[in-house]
Amino acid sequence: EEIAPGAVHVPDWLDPAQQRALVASCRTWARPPAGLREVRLPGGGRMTVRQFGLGWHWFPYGYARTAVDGDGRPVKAMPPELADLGRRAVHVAYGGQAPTETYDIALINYYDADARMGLHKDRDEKSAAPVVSLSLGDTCVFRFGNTETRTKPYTDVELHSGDLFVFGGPSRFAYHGVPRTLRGTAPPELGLEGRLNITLRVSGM
Ligand code: MD3
Ligand code: FE
Repeated sequence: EEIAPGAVHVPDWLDPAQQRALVASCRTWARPPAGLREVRLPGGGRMTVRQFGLGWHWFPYGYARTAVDGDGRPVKAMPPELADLGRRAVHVAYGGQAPTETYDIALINYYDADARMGLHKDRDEKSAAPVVSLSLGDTCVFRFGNTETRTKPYTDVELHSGDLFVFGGPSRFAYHGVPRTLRGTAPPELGLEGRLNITLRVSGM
């Protein structure tokens, strides 16, 4: 399950009840103020993925405490249970090694069946702490690249509802993206159309 140094995939980490609870929480957090929004890029394009933050708000390209490119309102606080989930995720993925920094940001991405995320690096955080990713709903194809180029070589991995992925060490600044999601593959009892991805991060700010 280590697909590259520091990149650890733990399939089926969240049980169905935990997945349902996270989906229910996301529905609440996604409401205004500073709720789920479309992300507009500086070049005029729009991301097909919709997003909101807890603790901090990401905008292209930086972090703020208010939804500066949305409704301008203060972002909701990082829930302590998500900070704790981040700590436990790193502990599990890295075999007993607990992180020293506190997980103080959650970014929640929503993918409808047509949404994609192009290959990019996450470099707006001021900490090199591992990024924790939790997948809910539809399966996606996750593309994990290299640190040098936006092109091959890369590895494609399917991420299913309940999967954990931790990206630290040499994998923290690798290119990655989501070329597609697989429509209608969410566990029916989750009651979610599309895919949610929760990333837990350390801001270093
Ligand atoms: C590898 N999200 O929000 S999560 C993102 O599924 C993002 O929504 C994707 O890329 C998603 O920035 C992928 C997996 C992920 C997240 C952060 C990483 C992989 C990463 C940071 C460094 C390396
Ligand atoms: Fe990313």
